Amino acid sequence: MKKFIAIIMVFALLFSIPLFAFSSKSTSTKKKIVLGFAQIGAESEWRTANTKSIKEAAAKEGIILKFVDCQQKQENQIKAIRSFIAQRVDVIAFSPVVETGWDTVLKEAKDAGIPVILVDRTVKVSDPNLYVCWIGDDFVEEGRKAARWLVDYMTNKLKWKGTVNIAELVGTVGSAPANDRAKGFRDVIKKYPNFKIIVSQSGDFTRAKGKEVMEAWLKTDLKKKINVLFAHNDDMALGAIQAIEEAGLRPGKDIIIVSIDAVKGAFEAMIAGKLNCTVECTPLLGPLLMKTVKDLMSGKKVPRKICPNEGVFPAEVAKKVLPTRQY
Ligand code: GYE
Repeated sequence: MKKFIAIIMVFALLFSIPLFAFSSKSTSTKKKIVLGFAQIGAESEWRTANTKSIKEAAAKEGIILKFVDCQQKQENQIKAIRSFIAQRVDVIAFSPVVETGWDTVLKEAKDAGIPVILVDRTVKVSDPNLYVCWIGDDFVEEGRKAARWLVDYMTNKLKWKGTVNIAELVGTVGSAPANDRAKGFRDVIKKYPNFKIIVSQSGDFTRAKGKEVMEAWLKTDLKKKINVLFAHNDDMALGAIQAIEEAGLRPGKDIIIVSIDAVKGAFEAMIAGKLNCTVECTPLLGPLLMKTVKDLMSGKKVPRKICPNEGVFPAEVAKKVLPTRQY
């Protein structure tokens, strides 16, 4: 009997080793999630930080990221999404350069059974079920915050009397942040009749374009009129600052400047006294995106809208806050 038990034990051992080896192998080769991401481009400091956040978070979470830089062109984003569908990725995420024109390609993704997450910017589509959710910042509120800071600064700090003539550098035409920031800003200043937008033009969210547009304005009689610049992002404000200096004016003094994003470059300009305020818009959306992707893949219900909290940083706090900034 003892001998019989011993033989059984030997057999059990012999079989259990390969069994164990197999089971541990099966967990290590567990299929990784594949995420396709169609990024807008590399138009600003904000975008660079956003791309870095997405790449780092994917690596950290063990998600295979297929990343395409679409050079600020909608047609390139549509092409990238179609190639993700052809490759049968698990999830598609993208930051839509403009709001409209996505119905067809999103329908193709839906028909292929691939969920789509919007990151950063939003879309206007006929059927809201063409995407699962949107992870991004509240652009309307950012515009309101910029305007509230401005009204307070001009009225209470500078004790400004008379009209405040505002020049507006608009982001990419047709993009959600350009549309929404313009709206939020106007929502607030319309209550103060002495605040007037006297000129408004797109600088496409880039430093070079921001400079070019401001240069052109300052060659006209606007040079004597503009009291304030509201730029839809920091990069355009930083470009405009160069143009203002080259035209012999003092940015931050002769022209009061408020912009949006709160990138490090804006803090440096505030410390140098050339920018007066920046409103935060966080690009660090990578961890939220990866969490949402994982939740989706494990069948959890994800919230339709995910918005991080954001601050306002006037020049007075720039020196203290800069060392704590992550982008
Ligand atoms: O403000 C700007 C970038 O979509 C919120 O895009 C983003 C904007 C950001 O180019 O700097």
